[in-house]
Amino acid sequence: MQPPTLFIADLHLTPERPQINAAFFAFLAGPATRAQALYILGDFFETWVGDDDLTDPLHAEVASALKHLTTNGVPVFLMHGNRDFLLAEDFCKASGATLISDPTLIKLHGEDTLLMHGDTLCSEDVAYQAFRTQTRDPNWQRTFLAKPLAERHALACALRTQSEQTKADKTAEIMDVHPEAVTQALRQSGCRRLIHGHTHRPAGHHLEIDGQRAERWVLPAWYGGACWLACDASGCQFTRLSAPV
Ligand code: LP5
Ligand code: MN
Repeated sequence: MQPPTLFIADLHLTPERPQINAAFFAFLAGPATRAQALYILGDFFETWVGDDDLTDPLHAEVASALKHLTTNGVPVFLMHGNRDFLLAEDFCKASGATLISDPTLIKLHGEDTLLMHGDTLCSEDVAYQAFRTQTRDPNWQRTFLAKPLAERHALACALRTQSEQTKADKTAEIMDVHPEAVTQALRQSGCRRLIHGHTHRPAGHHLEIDGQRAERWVLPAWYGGACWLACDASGCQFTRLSAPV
């Protein structure tokens, strides 16, 4: 049997949460070394304001730890999240990771599987979707990236505050995936397994779509400790580092 393929998301790495960073480095030095591949499905960093942010010591350390893994033969695939959609080529060079689009369809140990960050599935969150459209526009990104690094940090920080304030007025349902968006994504891709993050509501959901069984795996955030989804030919299961972090 081939080694498992591992999936993580929503680590929100920042110098302000050293325990999560330590858990990530332990994961990279342990379970990840025995993986077929590692997929990082977005919101890897708390915020990413441009690849010149590799001057941050934590960011450089993360890139170099990933480089060690990729150099030792474990491919790493990276998808943008809503916090780090500005990760780009320089980060990929420094880490050896390969950026993948959202959504991406892969053959996972023989089974077609759709990978997403998950934010696009929250279709009822109209304010967020408008914000997403604006900030994914290449012209908007060029203008933003032309600002000095310190100014971009300040804007990101202001935006985080605004985001927390607006979330306080949104219902839990609005901030979850919409079932119709899930059905549509699976129908369009023609596959029956979806793996995503973003909502921080870890679970393995069993669904029925057009008379066929389907699965939706939701990855956890790492605030409660290191946790990843390990998939092989026999299926997927959540796994944690043995020591709580
Ligand atoms: O991140 P999370 O899970 O807490 O909340 C998300 C949605 N919020 C966001 C915003 C991010 O948290 C902040 C990202 C900062 C890093 C980006 C760096 C580069 C861009 C810098 C831009 C100036 O994604 C939240 C969802 C929630 O998920 C659940 O799905 O609800 O959505 C929002 O809160 C968005 C608001 O509803 C709309 C915000 C409009 C802001 C318009 C002002 C834009 C310019 C502001 C400059 C200060
Ligand atoms: Mn997210």
